Amino acid sequence: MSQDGSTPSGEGGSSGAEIGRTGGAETAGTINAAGVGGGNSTTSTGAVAVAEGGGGAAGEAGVPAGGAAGDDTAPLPAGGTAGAQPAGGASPTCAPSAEVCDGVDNDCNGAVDDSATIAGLCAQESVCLDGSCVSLPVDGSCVGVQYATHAYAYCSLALDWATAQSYCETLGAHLATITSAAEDAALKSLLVKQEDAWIGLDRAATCEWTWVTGEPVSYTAWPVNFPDGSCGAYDCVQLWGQRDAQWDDTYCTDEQRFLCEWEPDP
Ligand SMILES: [Ca+2]
Ligand SMILES: [Ca+2]
Ligand SMILES: [Ca+2]
Repeated sequence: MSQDGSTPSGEGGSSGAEIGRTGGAETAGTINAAGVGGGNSTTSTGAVAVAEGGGGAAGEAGVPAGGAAGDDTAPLPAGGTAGAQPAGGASPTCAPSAEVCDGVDNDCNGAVDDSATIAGLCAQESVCLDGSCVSLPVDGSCVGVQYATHAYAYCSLALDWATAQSYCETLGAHLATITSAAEDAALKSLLVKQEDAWIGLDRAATCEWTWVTGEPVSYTAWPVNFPDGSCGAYDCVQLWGQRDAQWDDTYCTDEQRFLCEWEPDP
């Protein structure tokens, strides 16, 4: 069920940028603490996110793309040192240092430019892409964040689903796809309280739920009795701000915030 569109509009307009950044910063700060512990408790799901960009990590560290062990340890530098070292073929010659956004696996955990915290490796209004911190457009009111090797932006523009997807595409991204519980938790933790946000799941074209990337819809986190709409009405999915950011099918024409995601280089 959808809320009406009045919630985001109160923070729209020129003040949106400031609100978005401020809210995101406060939230991200909170998440940092939670994110460390959360990351360690979500090893199996963390593997999914890294596997999506596994090519990047594999290319650097020599980990086979399908290597579950390497993927498991990759996003967990804090606790995964022992496991991570054997996974990377280059580990014996790797001198660990703090991970920074430079296209190199600085901490020798088998993943390039991975972050243990949702705040990521770059300043707030930027994301780590291809080894560089790239600034986000000011007009998008987007806060850049990161989960493992994936970069995201939480944008406070009020856009309908299709326009939000187009906006993400102009940044070289797409509406965020949630394919693991850990990714779900990371993104949910970003949301400003009470604010809805689009994710990249819809069924407008085929009546089948489809991620914008074509990733399998294998992980879902619908609350009980959801989706609650019929095809042709509630065809797009949001994280529902007033319901703890649970998945919610709603009208694609609602205008609200959204989450963009970049795929790491293969
Ligand atoms: Ca690393
Ligand atoms: Ca790095
Ligand atoms: Ca994703």
